[in-house]
Amino acid sequence: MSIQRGIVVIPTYNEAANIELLVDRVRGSVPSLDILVVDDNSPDGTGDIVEEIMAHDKQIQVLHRAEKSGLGTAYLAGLAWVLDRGYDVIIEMDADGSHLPEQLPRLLHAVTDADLVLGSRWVPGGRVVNWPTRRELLSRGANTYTRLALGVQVHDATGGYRAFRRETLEGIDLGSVRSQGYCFQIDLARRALEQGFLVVEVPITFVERVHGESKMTGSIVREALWRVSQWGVQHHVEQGRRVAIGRRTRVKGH
Ligand SMILES: Nc1nc2c(ncn2[C@@H]2O[C@H](COP(=O)(O)OP(=O)(O)O)[C@@H](O)[C@H]2O)c(=O)[nH]1
Ligand SMILES: [Mg+2]
Repeated sequence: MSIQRGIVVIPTYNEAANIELLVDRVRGSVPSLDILVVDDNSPDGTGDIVEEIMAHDKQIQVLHRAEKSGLGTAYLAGLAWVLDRGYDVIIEMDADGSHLPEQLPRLLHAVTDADLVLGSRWVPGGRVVNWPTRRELLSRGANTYTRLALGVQVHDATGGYRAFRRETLEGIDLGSVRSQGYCFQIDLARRALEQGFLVVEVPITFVERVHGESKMTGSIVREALWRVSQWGVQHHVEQGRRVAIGRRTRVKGH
């Protein structure tokens, strides 16, 4: 499958020191890609900077939201916007330079034969640079817990550097997504797997931000833990039901 129209969706909150360089690097790496920034009325003026860039680059757009309302809901708003406008490949990327625009061709290449491509830090060839040990432990722990609780085989379900085919986003019922924070990423990966979409991981190099601050908080971690646990219980109940039905069918067949 070839790519006709691709767009990078970038959520921002207080990324004034990063956004201009990042947009330049994306445009330099794959000039055909459009960019949508979803800004939550950043007090540092990130949204205004994007408006200035838009004045001389028609491939950049911005969606302004009234206030900081979480990564998950920012993406839901951004994805609805891009699906409405007919894009056929949609890429998620952080604004802080942690996801290298120079690796976009790798994701785009992989998504020609997959429904969802996850940029992965935790497969051979994947790397993290300058990440504090506690963040690495949190990410590895969250991914191990996700694999065990949900029975999924992916190694980096929490990452935010991904490429979706339009059909994948249309097939996972975005309207029923309730994840507000970073567990949004796990939510979308598990939905894609549940629907039988082909999910492929490609190694990426994740570089810790140099400017600005992380928006990760304790409540974001708690939401993720709570939701993954709930999805895990659902998953095991459904699996149990399937086994029970299988048994009944076998008994009947005797
Ligand atoms: N629009 C929006 N963007 C957010 C929000 N929280 C985080 N982001 C953006 O999501 C991306 C990842 O956030 P970051 O703080 O770098 O997370 P970390 O890499 O896990 O420490 C960055 O581009 C942030 O600006 C939010 O509530 N709203
Ligand atoms: Mg970051």
